[in-house]
Amino acid sequence: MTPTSRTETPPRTGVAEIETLLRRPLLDLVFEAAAVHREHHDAGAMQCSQLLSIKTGGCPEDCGYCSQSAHHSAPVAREPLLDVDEVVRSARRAKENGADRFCMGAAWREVREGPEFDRVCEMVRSVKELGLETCVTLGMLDEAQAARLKESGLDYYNHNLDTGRSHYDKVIGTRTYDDRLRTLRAVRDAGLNVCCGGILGLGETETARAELLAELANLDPAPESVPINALVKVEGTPLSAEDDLDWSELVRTVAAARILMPKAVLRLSAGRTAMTEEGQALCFLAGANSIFVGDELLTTPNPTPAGDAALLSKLGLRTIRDGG
Ligand code: SAM
Ligand code: DTB
Ligand code: SF4
Repeated sequence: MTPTSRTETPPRTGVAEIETLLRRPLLDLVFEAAAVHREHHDAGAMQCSQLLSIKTGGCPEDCGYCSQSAHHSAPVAREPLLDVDEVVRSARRAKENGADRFCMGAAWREVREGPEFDRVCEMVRSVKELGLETCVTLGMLDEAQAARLKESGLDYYNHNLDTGRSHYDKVIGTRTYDDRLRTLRAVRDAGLNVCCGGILGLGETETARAELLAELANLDPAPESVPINALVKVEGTPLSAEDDLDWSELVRTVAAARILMPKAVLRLSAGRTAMTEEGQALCFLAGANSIFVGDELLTTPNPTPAGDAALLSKLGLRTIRDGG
């Protein structure tokens, strides 16, 4: 190979190509994804994050799936930004519960400079001091704000693209796809790890799902962490009457994501309470290697710690904290 034939930019994967991938016979797709997974990761290890809603409800955005939007009537009580002490107590419990990363979520449209942002930086610093990895999701931000979070000890910033571009405005009207991409660029430029994924079951077509995977895989560099959420239907939200997502659709998407982003940690995120153990096991085989642990996500339930411990034990999976 001549030096000039080398390229630094990875080849872009097209939407049509990804649709073909998603349509492959399910077991062939899982088999290939499992091989890719085992080439790049320890397939016996599970990364475990615990979530805490540090500011709940009353969000000015209108995301059609979300219990915390002020535009909807979900039964979620508004809570102001928590105190640092309360967050630290919760992070300590998460660590005792086996989590290796603590993720703090705020129902904000965007970060604004001021005492509340100062407090979030303090939360990050204090959680990091406990020896946990740190992640926050605070809505849109700019590079200076991302840099301040980095200085405070932040490891990951979560900001999801949620769905494909063609489906986006059917789900969210108060911000654009390009707003999301701008924040992701600021996060990347500040040297933070990017946690970015989406939600399945929003009434999206298979093409929109392929578009989402193409956007994620073509981010340069690809995200380090990719959450695949299944919609948690919350009464009072516009998407609460969507059809149930078939388990096989979730498995296909996880498998395709693993093939397209071999090095990323793939997170089987919201929606596990509606899944069987067998369905989850197939997702793990297809390359999902991260879960949320703890009784609650942000405002909705998660499988119990005892149930998760039993599942991991049945499958012979170790958590990172157990030396995975
Ligand atoms: N407000 C910030 C934002 O939207 O970026 C951070 C918090 S928001 C709750 C974080 C992510 O949670 C959303 O981007 C979405 O992907 C996911 N999410 C929210 N509600 C969900 C639901 N009902 N089911 C599945 N995922 C959900
Ligand atoms: C992500 O992708 N999933 C998490 C986290 N990032 C912040 C949020 C899931 C929320 C599920 C609905 C709820 O509990 O309100
Ligand atoms: Fe607000 Fe985030 Fe919920 Fe959208 S997903 S309504 S931005 S909390």
